[in-house]
Amino acid sequence: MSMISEPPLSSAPRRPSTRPPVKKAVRAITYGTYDMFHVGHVNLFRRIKERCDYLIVAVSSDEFNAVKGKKSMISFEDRALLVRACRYVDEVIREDDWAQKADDIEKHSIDLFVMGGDWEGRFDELKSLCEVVYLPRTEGVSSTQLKEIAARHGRGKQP
Ligand code: C2G
Repeated sequence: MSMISEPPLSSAPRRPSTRPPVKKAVRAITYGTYDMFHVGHVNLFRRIKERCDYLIVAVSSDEFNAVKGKKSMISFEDRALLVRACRYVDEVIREDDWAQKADDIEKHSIDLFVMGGDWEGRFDELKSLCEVVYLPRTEGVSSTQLKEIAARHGRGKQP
């Protein structure tokens, strides 16, 4: 078997690489019920995607919503489908309890945790794990408001 000879180590100074430094992909995560999926949710995802390369959205299960004292009109499966169909969203995971966030951040190598302004300061403890940002809500639209309109509409009254 012929021995492969190593080329001699060159003493010439190495030319600095011309390749642009590889930018690490920024991974973000956010949490919510996303019932009656609306423009407020889409605006939030769009603004998060302006700050990251990969967006994971944790959608609250129907069981967890009961813990939150919420009853959503749309099932978990359909809410997860709607969120995943949004072009700003890369991945959907399930939210089953309040305490899973720190594990999710580790497990999914998250750099950026984002929530709407109505949660301002509520998840600051996560700042030891990643960047935490609260973005202003979209005014004038909410799942609760849409449910009320739907209910009124259902009762045949004009919206
Ligand atoms: N949101 C918004 N603008 C609106 C309505 C909602 O930016 N007009 C944002 C909220 O601030 C939140 C997200 O959309 O960050 C999802 O809102 P909800 O579906 O109401 O979520 P919530 O039930 O508050 O669940 O562990 C956290 C919980 O899962 C949050």
